[in-house]
Amino acid sequence: MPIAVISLKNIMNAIKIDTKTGKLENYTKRIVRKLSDMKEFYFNKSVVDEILSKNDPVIYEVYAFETGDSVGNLSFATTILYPGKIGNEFFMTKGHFHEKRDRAEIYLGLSGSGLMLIMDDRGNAYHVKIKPHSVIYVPPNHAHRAVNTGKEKLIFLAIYPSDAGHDYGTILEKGFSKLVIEENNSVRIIDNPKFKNQ
Ligand code: M6P
Ligand code: ZN
Repeated sequence: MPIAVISLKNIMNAIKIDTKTGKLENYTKRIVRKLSDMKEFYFNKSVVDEILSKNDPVIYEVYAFETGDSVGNLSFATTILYPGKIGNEFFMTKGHFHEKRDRAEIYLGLSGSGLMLIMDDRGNAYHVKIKPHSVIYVPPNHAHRAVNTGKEKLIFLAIYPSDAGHDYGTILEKGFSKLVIEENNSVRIIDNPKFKNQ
């Protein structure tokens, strides 16, 4: 029987989010992802190496309130995704399928602007804009990745079943079927020539 990592007492008061900084009060886990933590996820490896030879930028931070992995519980997290590009590819999260594939997720935009790539296990993908007050539904069996296409920090809240789990391995192996790049000062979503469909 899984044991919840927090007691009910900790969630009997509303938990505040600072929508300017994205910081979640009483978080149970904080993740800071730098370029060196996710260098295989970007398309242009030589640009990644060139940047890393000079510095190691923070791409995003996550403040999560996790309630253990018992069935029926929900966890939630804010993500602060910084603005920037690796070559012409916008800063993005690693992206993942859920380990338990049939678990869905909800995102709520809080600040900044960007988009979510949503992809099934055969590589069929679509995107949805993330902006303040918009709610995005990620269906079961779909990988999801957030991309900051704006000039400000992109901040959003995600709510997901506590037992969903993160499968990054499949994304590492196959990639996302779409890349989000800047071309002639506009945002373009193009096919990823390195995507492996098998
Ligand atoms: C959201 C949620 C988290 C996730 C985070 C960063 O806050 O989906 O579960 O960890 O985004 O995304 P990733 O795990 O793909 O790096
Ligand atoms: Zn998820």
